[in-house]
Amino acid sequence: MPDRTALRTCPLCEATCGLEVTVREREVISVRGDREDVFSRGYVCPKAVGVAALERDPDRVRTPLVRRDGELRPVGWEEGFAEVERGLGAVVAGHGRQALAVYAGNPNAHGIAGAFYLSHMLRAAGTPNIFSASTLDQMPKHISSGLMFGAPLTIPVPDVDRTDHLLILGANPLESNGSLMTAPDMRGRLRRLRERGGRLVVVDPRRSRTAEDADEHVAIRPGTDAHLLAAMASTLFAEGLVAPGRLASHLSGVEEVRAALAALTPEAVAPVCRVDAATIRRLARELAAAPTAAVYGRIGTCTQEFGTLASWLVDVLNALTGNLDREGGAMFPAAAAGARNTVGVPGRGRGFVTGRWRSRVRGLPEVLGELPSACLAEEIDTPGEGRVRALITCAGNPVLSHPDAGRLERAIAGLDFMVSVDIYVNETTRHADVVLPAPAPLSRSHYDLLLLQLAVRNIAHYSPPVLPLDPGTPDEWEVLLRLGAILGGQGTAAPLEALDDAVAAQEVERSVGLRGSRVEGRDPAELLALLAPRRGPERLLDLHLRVGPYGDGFGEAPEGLTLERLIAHPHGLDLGPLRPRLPDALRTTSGTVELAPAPLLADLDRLRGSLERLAGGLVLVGRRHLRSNNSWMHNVEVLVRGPERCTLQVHPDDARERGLVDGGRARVGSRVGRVDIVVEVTDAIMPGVVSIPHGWGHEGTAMRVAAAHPGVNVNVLVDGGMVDPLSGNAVLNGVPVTVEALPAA
Ligand SMILES: Nc1nc2c(c(=O)[nH]1)N[C@H]1C(S)=C(S)[C@@H](COP(=O)(O)OP(=O)(O)OC[C@H]3O[C@@H](n4cnc5c(=O)[nH]c(N)nc54)[C@H](O)[C@@H]3O)O[C@H]1N2
Ligand SMILES: Nc1nc2c(c(=O)[nH]1)N[C@H]1C(S)=C(S)[C@@H](COP(=O)(O)OP(=O)(O)OC[C@H]3O[C@@H](n4cnc5c(=O)[nH]c(N)nc54)[C@H](O)[C@@H]3O)O[C@H]1N2
Ligand code: SF4
Ligand SMILES: [Mo]
Repeated sequence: MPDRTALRTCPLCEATCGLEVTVREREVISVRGDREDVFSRGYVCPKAVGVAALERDPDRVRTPLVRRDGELRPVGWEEGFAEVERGLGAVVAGHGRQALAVYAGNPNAHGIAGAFYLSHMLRAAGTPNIFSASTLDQMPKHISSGLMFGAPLTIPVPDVDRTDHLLILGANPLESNGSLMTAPDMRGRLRRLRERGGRLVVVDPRRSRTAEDADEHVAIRPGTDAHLLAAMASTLFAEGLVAPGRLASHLSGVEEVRAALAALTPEAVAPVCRVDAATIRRLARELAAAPTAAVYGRIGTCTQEFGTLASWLVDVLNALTGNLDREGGAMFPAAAAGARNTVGVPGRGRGFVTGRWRSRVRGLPEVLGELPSACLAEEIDTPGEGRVRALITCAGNPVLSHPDAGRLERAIAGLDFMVSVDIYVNETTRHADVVLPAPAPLSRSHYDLLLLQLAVRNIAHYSPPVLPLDPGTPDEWEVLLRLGAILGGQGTAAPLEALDDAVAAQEVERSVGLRGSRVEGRDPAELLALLAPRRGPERLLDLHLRVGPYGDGFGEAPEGLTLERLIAHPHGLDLGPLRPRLPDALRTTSGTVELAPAPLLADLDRLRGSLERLAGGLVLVGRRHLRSNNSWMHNVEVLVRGPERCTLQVHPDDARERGLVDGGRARVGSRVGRVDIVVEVTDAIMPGVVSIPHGWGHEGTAMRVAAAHPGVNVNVLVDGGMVDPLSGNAVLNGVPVTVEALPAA
């Protein structure tokens, strides 16, 4: 057989780069960037080769594993599912559904299985104890966007290709490749921004790679972005720089915001932020003066004490300066499929609520149908009615990703029963009673249902599988469907076809029942017939493309988009630059952008209260590296080679004070734990702040390469007791720590 090339979107990070994969027989012999990809134009980062490495990795799980006599042993799929049914059934029979918990990790957002089938499985579980990586990540942005725009995924993204001024806070896209902003080749995009005379400003406690490449780096005390942004907004009001322009008629609450922020002057916040008042004022004036500008905040602004306030204030600044929803500003993508803000009645909706239930132990409110991940450990280890006794993890590694990881691992080890859907036996899944493998990326199809709702250009790309599944191996969506059937009481025998037909029928019914939908009132049977013979995620994707803004509306617009037409564009389909979408994109009850939602104004009391507590001492932040991907790409030799990455970065002044030397060792302690780690002295980090990346601390797993590069688990130090109250998001940055030198090993 001659070599063949196939095109495939990279599923590893949010950039969605197009890959060109060359295959000989069943062997992947090369992976490079697809030069004709409509979005990435040939760009890839070093992790792209990881897609091939995952395919080959001998440590990857390929058959179900079941615990027998204390050891995980390979079994057939039937036996694996039967064991799941037995184990979960026993817990539910003995203690009810509340004794179940599900944790869904990050890769669910990067694939077609998670996008279309996870929610069905979660519903079938019938438990309030749903957790996900979202409350370790972007939940504050969902809350602020839900409150302001009416839907949690209606998140403005910076129009990076056209803006004249980009203010980035708490993001490092040169390492992360962008987040809540789908944009391959951010390095190129930022370079072009500066080449066309634009200005790039980065606010970060570290001089990150992105800050290095910027016009200006503003060092900020961790956890104080909301203070800085509030003072910038109050400056705009004080200096008469508020100019919403065309937006004015779509905004409500401007005067309430003016009043609420009045006391938060640059002088008031400067000592907390450690940014001087003159700089804060200048940042506000520059933002107002730029012909177009966008403010963009990411993980550093979310995973902190004032995460929802900071996320809100980012968009308050975009709105007050007239940059929200304008070309070159912060804009709402119009995704081809699955976006709530493109279907139904435009411009108005039911609004957004949280707190429909509360966590058992700490009483934290539900957000988007889930509870804060920071609560998972206590829900397992706190005795009493309703205690969690069985856990299903799907594409997650909470032992490395959750706060208070030491406690969480002990809690997990004490569960009655645990099931993991994963590709590795890692720090978390090694505690499972049953591990169900997901196939490696190249043997599955791909569409970015979620990430394309956040793209800086409207595009769509679909990839069919590059390699066939191993015979007898279910795809991940089929595993989720089967788990849902087990949880829903239909057991292991119900035929998958029938289960899948039921899912499709439900989705079609929802679409025809939605007021203002393009297929409102149509006959579901007719639509299902038009979707045949597709099944699985492809059938659901075809449905969502066809009822979406570019779709054929099942015949209503015969030239419109269908999956078949998308497949005919293997390099992707360019649907054009972002266009203004207000008021249509809104789903608020008022039909306006609600600039002053009551819960946010109320939370400002907490912010004002924090002005008095001028914290001294060291605080800990995280960081990312281009060659790493959270916890799970460390078994790829080419990506972990080179100098130690899991180091404690510390400023020379702090190092001197504590007798720390570069390459030496230190003990870092916090309220909840301590770790011993290699020291890296660098003036890239501001005094008073230290940094350790997350995703490390590999031990006791079946991942041989990762075991040779263990690093330490930073989340042993992170205090699960600290959350942003409105979102329940964990506070992963700005954690108080102590550091002392250790004698050389
Ligand atoms: N201290 C600190 N902690 C953090 C962060 C931080 O910045 N600092 N960042 C947080 C953020 S933003 C996130 S998103 C979370 C991530 O937290 P998690 O989602 O819990 O962890 P990941 O490391 O992404 O682990 C992904 C898991 O999915 C598995 N996997 C990979 N591909 C697939 C697949 O296709 N199917 C299945 N079923 N499994 C797959 C991997 O083997 C791995 O076990 O970590 C959070 N934790
Ligand atoms: N290579 C690589 N790419 C990734 C990932 C990965 O692990 N590796 N993870 C993916 C995931 S799950 C996510 S969510 C995204 C995240 O994408 P980004 O948000 O770009 O994440 P980081 O690269 O961690 O950059 C966060 C920056 O915030 C700074 N920071 C910390 N605390 C604060 C603070 O209080 N205020 C301010 N202003 N800054 C602060 C840190 O110093 C750091 O430079 O990346 C994704 N892409
Ligand atoms: S930036 Fe790298 S990891 Fe992210 S999608 Fe592109 S090639 Fe994949
Ligand atoms: Mo994330």
